[in-house]
Amino acid sequence: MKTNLHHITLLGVVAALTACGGGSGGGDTPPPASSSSSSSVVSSSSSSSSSSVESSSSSSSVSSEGPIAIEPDFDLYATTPTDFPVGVAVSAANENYSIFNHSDASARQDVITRHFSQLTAGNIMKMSYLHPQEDTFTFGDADQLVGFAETNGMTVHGHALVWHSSYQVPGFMNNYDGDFAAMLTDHVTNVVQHFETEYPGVVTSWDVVNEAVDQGAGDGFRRSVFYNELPPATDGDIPEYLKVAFQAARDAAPDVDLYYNDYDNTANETRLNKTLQIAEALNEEGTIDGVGFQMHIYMGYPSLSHFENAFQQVVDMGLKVKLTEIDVSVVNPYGSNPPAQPEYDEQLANDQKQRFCQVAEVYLDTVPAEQRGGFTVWGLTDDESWLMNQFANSTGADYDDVWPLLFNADLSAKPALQGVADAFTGQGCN
Ligand code: 9MR
Repeated sequence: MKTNLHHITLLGVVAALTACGGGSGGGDTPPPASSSSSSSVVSSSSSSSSSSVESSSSSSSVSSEGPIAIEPDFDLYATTPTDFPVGVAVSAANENYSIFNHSDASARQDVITRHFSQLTAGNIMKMSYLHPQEDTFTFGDADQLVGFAETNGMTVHGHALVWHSSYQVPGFMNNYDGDFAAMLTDHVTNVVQHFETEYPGVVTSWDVVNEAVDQGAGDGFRRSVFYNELPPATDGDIPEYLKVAFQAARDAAPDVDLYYNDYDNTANETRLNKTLQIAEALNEEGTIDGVGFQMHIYMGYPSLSHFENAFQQVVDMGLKVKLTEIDVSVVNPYGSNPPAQPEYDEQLANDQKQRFCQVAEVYLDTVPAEQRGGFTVWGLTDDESWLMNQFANSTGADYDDVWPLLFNADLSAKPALQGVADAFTGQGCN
């Protein structure tokens, strides 16, 4: 595996290639309260000493002057004060932006292997991709991705063994005619064991269950097929399927870190408390190692104190905290009046740099080294983010871009990358 001490820089310069295709979309991250880019703290527009902000004309996706880019003199994962994973979600197989098939695949791989030490599959390790029929497992695409990680000294965070999202639940699990708990155990066991056997030590953690909370449901737990088949055994308990899935994963891979992962669980107290209830119940059984906070956030919301409070409560349980799906949209379209498309100028790029820095800083300040599960961004380049489709589908707001990630469409690094490195190296956020 990569470590901070043993790293050889693979690339000095990123290639400027034109990315194409639309964002992926779907998903159901909910609306927090309103905020917009203009609410963030105004900061200097100058870049930090170790990077230079410059313009280029290689992209047409941002301002008329081209993307606001830096030339990092660091490899992001190697800047961490302790050796926790720094991850990125990637597309693979024949998906849009696949790191294997896209027109810029080789340059994309170079940026990824340079700056990150861990991969999450954005989609291709979800349930229906790996286990489409009861007696059929399809590991080919995932094997290509996990093998790529292994070859490049990276680890993989498995995502996700159990997720309600309807079209990703294998058809055979709906209206299942048999012992549902045994079937679920079999699913988890087979998937986890496959990677344990084929790629020992590479898949170091799993989201065992994703998004079990629904504050609109009576007891706060989502009415999925899993809930309906294996509900809480007694009033006030967590649904049985969570216990079954975590136990199966623990038995299949005792050394792999097991996470419960959810969204909107920092500022939203109801959702945070449900997340904590799940973590506490599984912790009593000894089958959970940490809580994943997705962190699909905005420039001014949630506040840093919300993050601190949420992370601290998990730390106090003795569990790990992993930021699993970070993106920072520069607009928050939810609310009565979605903001207009802002111009992504140097001021906004610098505000976003500061925001990314502060998120990384509060993570380091709140979570002790031994409880840091990692820091993962949900996608590599702005143009591949799921958010544009999400916003268009759920609010009708049709933005050209919301610039949520660390790299521009042409694979050049954004000031935001510098912001994360500044936090990791203790330089403060400006
Ligand atoms: O980014 C993913 C997008 O490409 C998919 O269409 C979508 C539905 O499968 O899932 C997105 O990823 C989600 C993740 O798996 C769980 N948390 C929310 C993410 C964004 O929706």
